[in-house]
Amino acid sequence: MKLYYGTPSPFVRKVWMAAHELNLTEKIELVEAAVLPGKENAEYANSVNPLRKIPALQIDDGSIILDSTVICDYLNDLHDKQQLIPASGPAKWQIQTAHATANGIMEAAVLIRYETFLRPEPQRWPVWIDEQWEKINNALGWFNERNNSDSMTIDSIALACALGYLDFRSPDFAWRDNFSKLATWHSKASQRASYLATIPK
Ligand SMILES: N[C@@H](CCC(=O)N[C@@H](CS)C(=O)NCC(=O)O)C(=O)O
Repeated sequence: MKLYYGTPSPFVRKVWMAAHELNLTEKIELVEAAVLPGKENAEYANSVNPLRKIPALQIDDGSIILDSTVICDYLNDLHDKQQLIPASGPAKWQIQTAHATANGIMEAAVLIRYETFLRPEPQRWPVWIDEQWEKINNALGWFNERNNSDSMTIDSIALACALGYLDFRSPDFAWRDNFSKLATWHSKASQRASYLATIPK
């Protein structure tokens, strides 16, 4: 399998961390893909992902799997015990809902990055940026009240990567001050070998 990646992406990190937890990294070749708003990459868009986003996974029959949520589902299914996502039952839907919420934090944080780093200053929209921060804060509050599992199911992996991305891109955003239960959870989760092996550079 080939994983199209870029190291700073929290979505890529989630997939790669999942691959570590499932002991699948040796079956996956990493292929760097240059994707950035405003930068053309027609070859990637035509042959891999029409949305021109990473991650994308090419499986052994040549077909492409998108997006990070579906890739994690696919990798989980390769594993006999389906350890990241339960096969059925209420726990599956709770885990996938928390997974989607953590994805939302990543999405808002990535959009803030594009808006502040890539977009020329006169064209920026501060109200919209504040709204993304509000979404992030609301979701962090939601997780802070939740009983987050120490075992690395996909919701925990996604949450760890979302928090790691906030630390990486927005080191001045002191989320630990307001969400102390989450801070305690993250300090433990960030000791996992899969977390340490996937720290963005
Ligand atoms: N829903 C997608 C989101 C992936 C995503 O937004 N990736 C970013 C990098 S972190 C990207 O490829 N951005 C390029 C672009 O938006 O043009 C997923 O879960 O895989």
